[in-house]
Amino acid sequence: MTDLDQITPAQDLTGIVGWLFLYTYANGWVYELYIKNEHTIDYRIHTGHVGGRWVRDQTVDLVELCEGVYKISWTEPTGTSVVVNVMPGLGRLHGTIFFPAWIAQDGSKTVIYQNDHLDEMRAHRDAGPTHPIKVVPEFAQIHLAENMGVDNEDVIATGPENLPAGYVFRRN
Ligand code: FER
Repeated sequence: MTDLDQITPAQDLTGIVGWLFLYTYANGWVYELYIKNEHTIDYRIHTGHVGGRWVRDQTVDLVELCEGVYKISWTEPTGTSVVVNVMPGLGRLHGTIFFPAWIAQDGSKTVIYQNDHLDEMRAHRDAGPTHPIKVVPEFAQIHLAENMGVDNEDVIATGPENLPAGYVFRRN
């Protein structure tokens, strides 16, 4: 009989927790993700369908699939769902975004500092329309990876519009 305790592999999240990633998707969209702790992310969206949007303290599910390969899954108050697979050692990531129809049609209402508009986002989510959901699956190249430590509130602390010119082109 299957031993249910053996199904989930041992988890070591030290290779991703505390790290900041700046990356460009194959469709040209530039995103920035800080893994604040084992269950929380902060992020900025620099360019793309909802460029200008930024969020702190989004709760996520984070797991290690196999050594050095991580998967992050969550649902936003807007109704957008996201799954991101991160391979820091390869400088590669794959993200799948599931946009509800109301955002796929016009993302501008979500281009804000979301933390100041949480109830408003939930109201838009509930007003919909939700369907058809637009699935956007893309690989990305991680061009900057930096260990910023855990629970660092200074990493994602201002909107994308306030960053120095050329910030999105940073690489290491
Ligand atoms: C990502 C893809 C999508 C990501 C965040 C999102 C920070 C969020 C999308 C949204 O809420 O509009 O790689 O990483």
